[in-house]
Amino acid sequence: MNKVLASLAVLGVWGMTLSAVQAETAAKPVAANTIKVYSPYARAVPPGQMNSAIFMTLVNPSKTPFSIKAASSPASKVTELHTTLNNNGVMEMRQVPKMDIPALGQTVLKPGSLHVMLIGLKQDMKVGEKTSVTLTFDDNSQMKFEVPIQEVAKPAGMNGMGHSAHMH
Ligand SMILES: [Cu+2]
Repeated sequence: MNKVLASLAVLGVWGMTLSAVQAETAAKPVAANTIKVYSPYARAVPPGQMNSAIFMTLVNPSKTPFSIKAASSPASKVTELHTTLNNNGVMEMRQVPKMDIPALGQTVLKPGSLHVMLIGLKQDMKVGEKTSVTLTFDDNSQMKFEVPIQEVAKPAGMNGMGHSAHMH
């Protein structure tokens, strides 16, 4: 029975946390002024390749959850939000409608996982050069920043990947 009481206590605390978050929505911060971007980089690809990808770490220091709903880049004709899934051992990329950046949390875009997909390259993706990306958040605020182009190893496989390992 103590377990049940303990569970109820946890739920009670959680409920209070939610109320506190809701109370703050009146003064909701602007995503583009709040989210921090660390170590953005784009994958260098040989000339003639059609596609590449951009990776980064997004940190949300606020108590407001945010998400990215779109990305654009002068590097490509089409820019999409993608994730990579393991479908019976085969790595498959899928477009996602948004990427969540949890309150007081972070979201890592990296090879074999979430990425900004550059489809139909319009510029050479050479090591040492730069491109840029504009992220649009769920509150419609936008953030544009430079992205250095780097050599990025392809993920060796899906071994040990698993998004669940990164859940908070
Ligand atoms: Cu992709």
